[in-house]
Amino acid sequence: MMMTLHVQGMTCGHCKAAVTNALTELDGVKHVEVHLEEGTVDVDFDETKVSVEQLKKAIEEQGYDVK
Ligand code: 9UX
Repeated sequence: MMMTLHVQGMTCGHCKAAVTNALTELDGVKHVEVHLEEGTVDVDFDETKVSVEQLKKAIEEQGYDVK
């Protein structure tokens, strides 16, 4: 399924890479698209393999707040 998460604090390309990599590493995550201008992260994932809570946790571990 596709989901858009609102993430606070991502401002540069390194933020984008950190969030993208952290999510892509999770089993079940198929595609990640970070939009810095909007402060959003689109995630395409298999909900039978990974939960939204796990996605949020992975982003928070990189130092960003998820709304
Ligand atoms: Mo760029 Mo993001 O210097 O926390 S890595 S702003």
